[in-house]
Amino acid sequence: MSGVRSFFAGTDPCWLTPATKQPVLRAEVSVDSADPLADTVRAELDLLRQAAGAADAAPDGVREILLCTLDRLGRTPVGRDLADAVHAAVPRAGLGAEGFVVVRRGERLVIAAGAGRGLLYGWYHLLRQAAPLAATTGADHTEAHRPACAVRMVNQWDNMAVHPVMGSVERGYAGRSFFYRDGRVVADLSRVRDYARLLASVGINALSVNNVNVHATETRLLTDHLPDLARIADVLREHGITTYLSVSYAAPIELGGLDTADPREQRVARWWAEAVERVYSAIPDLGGFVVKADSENRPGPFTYGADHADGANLLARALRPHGGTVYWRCFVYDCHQDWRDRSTDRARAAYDHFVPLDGRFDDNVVLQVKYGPLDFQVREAVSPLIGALRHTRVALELQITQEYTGQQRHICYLGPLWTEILGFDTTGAGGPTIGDIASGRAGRPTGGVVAVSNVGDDANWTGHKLAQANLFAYGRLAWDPLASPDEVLAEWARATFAVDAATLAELTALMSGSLRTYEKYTAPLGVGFMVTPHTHYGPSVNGYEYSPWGTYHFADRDGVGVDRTVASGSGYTAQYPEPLASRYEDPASCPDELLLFFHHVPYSHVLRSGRTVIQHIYDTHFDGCDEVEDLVRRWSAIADRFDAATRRNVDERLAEQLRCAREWRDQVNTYFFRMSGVPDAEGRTIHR
Ligand code: GCV
Repeated sequence: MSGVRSFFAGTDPCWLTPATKQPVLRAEVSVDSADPLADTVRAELDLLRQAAGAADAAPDGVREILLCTLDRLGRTPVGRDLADAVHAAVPRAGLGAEGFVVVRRGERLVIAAGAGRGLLYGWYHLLRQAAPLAATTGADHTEAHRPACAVRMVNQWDNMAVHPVMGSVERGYAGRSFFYRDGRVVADLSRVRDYARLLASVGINALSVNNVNVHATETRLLTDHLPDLARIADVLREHGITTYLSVSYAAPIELGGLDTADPREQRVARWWAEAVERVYSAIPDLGGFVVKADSENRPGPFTYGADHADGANLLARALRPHGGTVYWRCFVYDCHQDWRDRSTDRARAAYDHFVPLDGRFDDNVVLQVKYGPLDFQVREAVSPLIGALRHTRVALELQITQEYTGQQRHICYLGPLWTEILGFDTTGAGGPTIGDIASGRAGRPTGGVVAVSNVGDDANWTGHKLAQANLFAYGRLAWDPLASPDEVLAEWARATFAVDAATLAELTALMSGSLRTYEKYTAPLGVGFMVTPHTHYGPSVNGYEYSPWGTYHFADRDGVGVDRTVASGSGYTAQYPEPLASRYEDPASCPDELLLFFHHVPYSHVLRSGRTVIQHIYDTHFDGCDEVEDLVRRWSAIADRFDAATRRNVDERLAEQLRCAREWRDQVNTYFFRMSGVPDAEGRTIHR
């Protein structure tokens, strides 16, 4: 475990800063040495002891901390009363393998859990909550926590070999991969170890380690690179993180020399069984595979006239003897669509492919579904597929990396978006919510929640220092989908920056609304895209309009938006149950912010706000830009209270955000003015 003691050598410790260390005199851990996380918990306490000199100065804090598994509580000198209080704090449903309780009596504090993993999560909870707990000095304090979602996964989109178009990390905006270099796993995994600690500190318990677009080099992770994969898994395991691997559906052809990957062929099943056997002999606790099949030119079962239940079950059956699971992505649509073909609607695709297969998937298949039917837009409808699958395990897929939300050059705190998605009522009439489904509260089979990572080898991990908040918030909301995104943001800020409370309040205030600011200056009313093709950064109103990708806005001189109604459009609204289907079908009841996602309306259509669509477009684009100017002003007023690296980083990124927001405003406003001929009611500058 020597590596554990060198955490964050030379890298930004993010929210695990020494400033968050709890002031203590004594800290002890009591956990069975056979527990896989025993050494990690002990190493964490060593870090605290190293920092204790400075912390001793705080007289009123906790002075003694004990981390202890419940079965060992009686064998520690904790005292009968405190031990009784700990047992009483355990909820009736128990703590499971990951839950923990925190019980404080005056200067003594106990974190107790069923196993080392719970102790680790309890410990990180304490680090994050140091300030609030210190504020309860002298008072009795009891809390119990258990994660809502059993699987809280992050997907790396890292390539082993730098891809000619997508680079080292697909949709990565924070430098290169720190897992791979020059087609190999890096020799020194200390940065991976730091990352594992960051992930564990917010409760992430699963990581897939390579891009879902599995190219030639990465396909060989299953064979030539297995020992290196095992080294990664060793590091992740120390932090309670299960390793998953993205695999190519065509691996039997690419690696095995077969002439087919037909899921119904015995020799294909045999090849997978043998391949999986080899992988598990290297990594006995591998979580399983993540698969992108028949999606954006990746191979899949369609080639053989088979369906996705055949394909997913093929892999699931190979994984079953080893306890593995296949996360099978539902991002399946026609990316070679003819824009002239108005009968095809990309938004329909995932539901149309997967709902008819519900009930045919093995129970170690999880269908991984993006939150929206298009692609991680700042505003789109919530996917109807998640609610519709009753007999199949489902995982919600989110995107932490800011592909469509400013690419870590814009401040865009995503917590409020995820809260909205998790809270979305899939029936419109009393649930279940997406969060209920992801957490299993809906009583349906579940696969938890997954999100695409936003880190790279930039010194601050995320390119934009403030984008660290998104990684933090994902973990916190996966643990507790009902947590308030503003409170999570405040928790992140407090743990990250050693600045006074007023500065923290101002920072979180300016970040908290940044998602809606971004929405205002980009594509209007849920219509989506309008981004520069391929890079997906900056405006290009017609960039995808005549392309094969299926993401159109259909603006003409009279109106804009995509008709997805049953009455006159693609019929997508019927994929929702009632009363949601009718609510979306009728422009009068469709929520304004999704109007152009569901309807093609005239520019003169009057929104609930009383404004016309065209005036709304102008207003939001002027407002959005003004809000970015305001962000710049507000940040400038507090910038000098932050460390130099943060100051420089945020200054530089905000300047770019403002430039880009102006470009969005002017291109979108000019485009719609030229299309509609309707002037801005307030006579502001619209370039002609
Ligand atoms: C990994 C979008 C992105 C792709 C990504 C894909 C996916 O289309 O632009 O880079 O590929 O989603 O989620 O598979």
